[in-house]
Amino acid sequence: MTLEKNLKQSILYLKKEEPLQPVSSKILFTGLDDAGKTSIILSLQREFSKIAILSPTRGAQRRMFDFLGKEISEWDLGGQLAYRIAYLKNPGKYFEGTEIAIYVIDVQNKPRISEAISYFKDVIEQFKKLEIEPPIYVFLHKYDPALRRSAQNEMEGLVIELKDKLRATNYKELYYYETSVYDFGSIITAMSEILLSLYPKSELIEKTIVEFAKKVESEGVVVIDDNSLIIGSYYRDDETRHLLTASTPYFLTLNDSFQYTGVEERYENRMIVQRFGKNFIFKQITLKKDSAPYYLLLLKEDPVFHKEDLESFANLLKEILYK
Ligand SMILES: Nc1nc2c(ncn2[C@@H]2O[C@H](COP(=O)(O)OP(=O)(O)OP(=O)(O)O)[C@@H](O)[C@H]2O)c(=O)[nH]1
Ligand SMILES: [Mg+2]
Repeated sequence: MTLEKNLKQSILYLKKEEPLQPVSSKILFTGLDDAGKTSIILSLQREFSKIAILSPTRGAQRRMFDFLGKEISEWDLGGQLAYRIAYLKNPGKYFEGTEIAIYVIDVQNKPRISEAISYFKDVIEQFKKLEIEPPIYVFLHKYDPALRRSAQNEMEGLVIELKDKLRATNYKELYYYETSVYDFGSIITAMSEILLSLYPKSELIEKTIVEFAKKVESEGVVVIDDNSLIIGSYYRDDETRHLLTASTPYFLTLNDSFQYTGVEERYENRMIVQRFGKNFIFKQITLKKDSAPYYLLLLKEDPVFHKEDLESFANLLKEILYK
């Protein structure tokens, strides 16, 4: 059986097996004020200029977005003390229905670490009251690249201490990510992994991408959605992973900046950047009319691949996502 047929069969199988899903999945961002929650959300939307002039979030801000056809309801709980008190008084309104919690801690603000831990305990207390146990992803945030270089030992010590304290709460599903808005790759990787955990077809997408990468002899392939989230990827090694995840937001931003030029779309568009003797090839792929596009970033020694390979890959993706 050809590979394409094989994949198609798995797609059909998955469709039959797919359980009914709730209408939307609630993702809750919480943590102290100034931890960086809103900045993380904005960086995924490539609203970099807004991050510099952010003011504290007032109460709970909700946004709906689509991830692989699934509706995500994202809650950003402003962390100032008065709001925190209000949330704890009315857990049903704010914490109910949380499918995934992201708890953001500013690792640069040492004096407030114990306050951050104490509020973490308050949050899990609310989950307990509501009899839910969503996985909690702790973002050890503001873990900036510069800090990693200048204060590595001190930071590692702090992280170990922090994890020990959080582990002592005995909360079942706790995971950690080190993130920084100055390392977009760190945020994109974390958020993509988290959201993909909600998605039953993610393995199939991954397989399709790996096969495509092999076929076009690429060292790495990333497929990104319009929210900068990686829906699947293949990396030959860690270095390739780093090169691709670190550069995706810039390709997306550059691509955004061409959207409004008014230049008629009649060319086969792709961007190619040459660096380290390799080619970064960026291409927008529209799988369905009138819905948000996806983007492909490839790392290859030579800048060519056959149009047919890309088309059959896009068709498989279409099939997985929409049929
Ligand atoms: N150094 C550094 N600063 C960051 C990072 N992320 C956010 N900041 C800054 O941290 C400050 C607070 O960011 P916000 O995103 O407003 O924090 P928040 O958690 O939403 O705060 P509340 O809305 O009050 O709960 C801003 O000045 C950001 O520019 C980061 O990764 N590194
Ligand atoms: Mg905020």
